[in-house]
Amino acid sequence: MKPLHVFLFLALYASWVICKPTQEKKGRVHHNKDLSDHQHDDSKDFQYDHEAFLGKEESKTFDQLTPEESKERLGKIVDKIDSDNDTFVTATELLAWIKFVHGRWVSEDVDKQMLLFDKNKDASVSWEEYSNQTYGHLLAGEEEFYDIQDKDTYRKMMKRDERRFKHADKDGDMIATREEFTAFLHPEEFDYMKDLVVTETLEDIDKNGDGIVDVNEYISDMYSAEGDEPEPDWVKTERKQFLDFRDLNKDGKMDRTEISQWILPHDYDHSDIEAKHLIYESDKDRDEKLTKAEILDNWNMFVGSQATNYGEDLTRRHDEF
Ligand SMILES: *[C@@H]1O[C@H](CO)[C@@H](O)[C@H](O)[C@H]1NC(C)=O
Ligand SMILES: *[C@@H]1O[C@H](CO)[C@@H](O)[C@H](O)[C@H]1NC(C)=O
Ligand SMILES: [Ca+2]
Ligand SMILES: [Ca+2]
Repeated sequence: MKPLHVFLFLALYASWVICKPTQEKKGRVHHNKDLSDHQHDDSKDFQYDHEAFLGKEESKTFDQLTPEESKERLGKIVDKIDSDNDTFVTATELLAWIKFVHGRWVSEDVDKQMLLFDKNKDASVSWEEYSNQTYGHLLAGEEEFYDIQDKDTYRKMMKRDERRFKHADKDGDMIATREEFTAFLHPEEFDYMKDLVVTETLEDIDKNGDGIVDVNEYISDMYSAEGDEPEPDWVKTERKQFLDFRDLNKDGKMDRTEISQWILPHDYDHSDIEAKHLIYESDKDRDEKLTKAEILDNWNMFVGSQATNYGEDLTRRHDEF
């Protein structure tokens, strides 16, 4: 980033920390309705598994525990997951748990946002309440802070938020019930929001506005070359990914259907994959279900603690020498 941009970004950021537009807060594009923001690479760390298994907030709590405390709490969680009390945790039970944890996280997030935006405490959020607090500066016509471009950007974001709000607001009274506000904040969780999520993604990536995403648009969404540097290997891999996995009908472009399959795949459920993964990695006797002992034996993967992470760091450094 050039210095001017850095400055503008910091200035903008500082003024919007409390109520940021949804696009900024969530990352622009909803790449998958995923269980964690961390990469799922167990050879590096188990952050993804921890967040999937415990939730984003809980996993931070576990990071503070000693290994002993961590295991003890994990034992109690295992009793809860084993809903038919047969002492085995099956993939079905684990899947139900992961879905419960994810739902709890969404619900807690909505609670927080409601507290922030529902000024008149009527258990719903009107567009006026939301836009006043998120785009107040813009609506009040405060000029001094923005240059034209920033103002334009925020105006666009507001338009987009308004469109999303209207879409989430099923009865069209511009007042979002808790359920409708949830659809506004977490559209990837709702079937009736899916088309709009695809539209927003397309608008973000389709720079030339022809309604489809070509491989260069796809790449420039994640990477921009600096000077003459050769394209890094991961970018080359992404190009291949685009041709092999994104462009399903092999016409060299990604259309709405392909974008939808990319960001909200209907035949790929993160929770299901994660449940099977946790079982596979811990199931010593290969009976496709886990005992408490099997889970505690592999407790590192399910939960964590700072002590462990420290240990892992040591191992990794050791490996490098
Ligand atoms: C399993 O045990 C828990 C706690 O003791 C109890 O609340 C629950 O009803 C039991 N479930 C079944 C299916 O027996
Ligand atoms: C929004 O802001 C306007 C202007 O400041 C104010 O008159 C109005 O009451 C506010 N509405 C809500 C719902 O906060
Ligand atoms: Ca069971
Ligand atoms: Ca295009």
